[in-house]
Amino acid sequence: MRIAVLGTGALGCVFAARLAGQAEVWMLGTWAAGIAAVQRAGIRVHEGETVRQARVSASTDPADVPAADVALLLVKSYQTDRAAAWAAQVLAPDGLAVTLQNGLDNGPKLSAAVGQDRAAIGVTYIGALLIGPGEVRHTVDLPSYIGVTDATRARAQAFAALLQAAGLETRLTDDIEGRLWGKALANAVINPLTALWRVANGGPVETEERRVVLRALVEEAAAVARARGVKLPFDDPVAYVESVCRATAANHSSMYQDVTSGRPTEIDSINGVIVAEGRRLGVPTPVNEAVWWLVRGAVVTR
Ligand code: KPL
Repeated sequence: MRIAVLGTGALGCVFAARLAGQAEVWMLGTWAAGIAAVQRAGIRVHEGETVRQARVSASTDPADVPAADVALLLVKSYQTDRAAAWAAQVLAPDGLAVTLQNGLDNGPKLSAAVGQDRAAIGVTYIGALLIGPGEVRHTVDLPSYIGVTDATRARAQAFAALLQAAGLETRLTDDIEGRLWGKALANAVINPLTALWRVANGGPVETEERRVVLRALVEEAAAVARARGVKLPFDDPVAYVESVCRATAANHSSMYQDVTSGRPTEIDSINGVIVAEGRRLGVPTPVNEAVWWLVRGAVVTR
């Protein structure tokens, strides 16, 4: 199988390095230093005390990539339009494009670019920290989920089997909408609060003052999900988000890493979508809206 991993950030490096033992892997991205480092020395993934090194092909030009069976999108959500266009360019006619990105608005963009029967939406709870170009620390090892339809099931199964063989736990689901909103609830709390308060993922559950904000964000977002008809894969949204804080306590969220490095964030695709959906459905989301603006104001990108 040939896999094109779109994205040279922390998660792109973890997935590409693991998959390299199971398939022909190409990394594609716009970060020239990241691609150059991978071409020169491969990918280096720190896992506990050990370092996994993997050789993969890498390019900044999709025209270099031979037809891929799977295009795996792991770019930031504000880069999805370009990555989806690249996926359409590199994907074989019977290939499958899979998004495991953060955010609630990637799936429709991917389907529009590659066609609904060649697109699969997924979520991952894997966490990683970018150390430098081509070098990362794999910090959280939790499952990924890939949504299937009758049209995509066989190809998604084959890809999930490859991820499993690579040691990355992957489950298929017929209800990806529930998983997607479930993960978004965690992201809508952990990502902005850790970025604004400059704490690790365990920080938002450390004091009652912080838990008040956590609960307000979760309850608003869960109300929006319910109004949309989403069946969340847990009964108690607050307990669930608190459990993700604890399970990933030492990790620094992707938004913390973005804000502290002065990079743009994924806030529009997380809290921004929750606010927009709340408006559409008549569900008030004042705390999500405040946090959305606070994070937007935290990084000056132009
Ligand atoms: O998805 C994440 C992120 O950092 O973006 C979590 C689940 C919060 C893990 O850090």
